[in-house]
Amino acid sequence: MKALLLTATTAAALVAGAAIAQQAPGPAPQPKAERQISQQQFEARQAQRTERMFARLDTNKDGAITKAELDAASKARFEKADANKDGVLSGDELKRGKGMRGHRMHRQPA
Ligand SMILES: [Ca+2]
Ligand SMILES: [Ca+2]
Repeated sequence: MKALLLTATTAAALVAGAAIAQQAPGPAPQPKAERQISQQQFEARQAQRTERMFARLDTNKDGAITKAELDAASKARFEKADANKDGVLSGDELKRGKGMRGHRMHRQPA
């Protein structure tokens, strides 16, 4: 199989587009005033998120993401979102995935 080299940003965009649910919900949402962040904080979080995503996708840690690594990650996400394991994502399964993804945006950085 032909290797496909991707930049971290490209890989993050591809996976984010195909992302469904992947993690348990975080803590309860905070009051609005506590959720405000500066542009610098936002950009730092985005950079950290991209680095984590790249590290997770680059399973053999060679510094590049192949099509096979990307396909494996997409397959795992699909299978996790497919709660009833019928090979199809229903509207409810997609909604659960979106809800969980939205919840992640409000978590505090580690
Ligand atoms: Ca790799
Ligand atoms: Ca299903």
